[in-house]
Amino acid sequence: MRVSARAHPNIALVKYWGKRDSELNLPAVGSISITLGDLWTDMHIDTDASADELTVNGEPADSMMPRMSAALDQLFGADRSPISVSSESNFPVAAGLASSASAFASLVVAATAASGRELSKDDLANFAGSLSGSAARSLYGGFAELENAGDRVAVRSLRDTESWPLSVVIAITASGPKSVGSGEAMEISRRTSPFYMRWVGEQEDDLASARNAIEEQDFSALADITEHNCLKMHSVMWSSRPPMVYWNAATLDCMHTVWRLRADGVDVFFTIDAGPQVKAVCTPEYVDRVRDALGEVDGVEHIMISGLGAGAHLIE
Ligand code: 2P0
Repeated sequence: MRVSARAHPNIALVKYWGKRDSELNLPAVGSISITLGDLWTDMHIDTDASADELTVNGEPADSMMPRMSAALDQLFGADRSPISVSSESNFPVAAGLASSASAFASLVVAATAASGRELSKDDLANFAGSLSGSAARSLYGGFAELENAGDRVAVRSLRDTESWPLSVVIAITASGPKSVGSGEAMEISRRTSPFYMRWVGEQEDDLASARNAIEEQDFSALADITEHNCLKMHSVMWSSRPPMVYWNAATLDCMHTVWRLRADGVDVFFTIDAGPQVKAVCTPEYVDRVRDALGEVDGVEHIMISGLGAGAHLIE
C-alpha cells in the first residue's frame, strides 16, 4: 500500500532556538511562523517493502534514518514489517530553508494514515514536533503559533492564508548543507551563550508583539518585531562557544538592501534562519521590486518566491 502527503516549509517570524527538554524535543520558547505555499515536500510511504529504506530526491538519506525508523516504530509497533519512505522537495534541503519542517510534517501525516490510526491535529503536531520542533508548525497553514503546554506543545492558527496574503522572496546565497545542524547548535547556545537566558526571558514579550501585529494586520509592527527577534537569535548564536555564524557577505548585503527598500517606502522585512539565506517578507504588490533588488546583490545565486499556503495534508 502506498500513502502520500504534502507539507510546506514554514518560516518563523518569532523563532524557536533552544530546547527545554532535549529527550522529548520540547522547545524552550514558543514561536510564530508563516507557512509557505509554493515550496513543498511530498512524502510517500510504501508498506510492501523488503527492507526499511529512505530516499530524499532519489538519493539514500541515512542520516535521517534513525529519527524516521523511531517514528515508524511508534505508529506501526516495533515488530512492524519493513517500510520504504521516499520524499521529493522542490527546494534545497538542509540549507536553512526549514526542509526538516516539511519533511517531518509530511512524514507524520502520511505514515499515520498508512498505519490506519487516526490522530487529532494536536497529536499530529506533537508527533511532528517530537521529530523536529519546527515541523509542528507545518501542520497549520497561514500564520501559526506554537506554545509550550506542560509536557506537550500546542499549535494553533492565528490567521488564515487568504485574509493577509503576504509574499516571501528568498535569496539563496549558498546552496550547500549547513556546517552545524540546528539541534546541535541550539544545545551549544543553551550551554555557552551568556545571552541565552535573556533570549528565553524576552520571548513572551516578542510573541505578544507579533501576535498583536498579525491580529491588527500591522505590517510595520510585524517588520519591527520580526527583525528584532531574528537578530537577537543570531546574537545568541554568535555569542556561543564555538560561535555559530551562518551568514556570509551576501546575507549582510541583502539585509542592507531590505532596509534601503523599506526606507524608500516598500513594505518589506527580512528574517534569517540557521543558514545564510535571506527571506524577505513583503506585500504582494512589491514582489517584483524586492526580487529585482535582491537579485542584483553580489553572491545571490538565485531567488525563490512563495505565497502563504496550507497545512500538511494527504495527497493522491
Ligand atoms: C525556527 N529554526 O523557529 C528556528 C529558527 C532555525 C532557526 O526551528 O532540533 O530543525 O529538529 O527540533 O526544527 C530549525 O530547527 O530543530 C528551527 P530540531 P529544527 O524555525
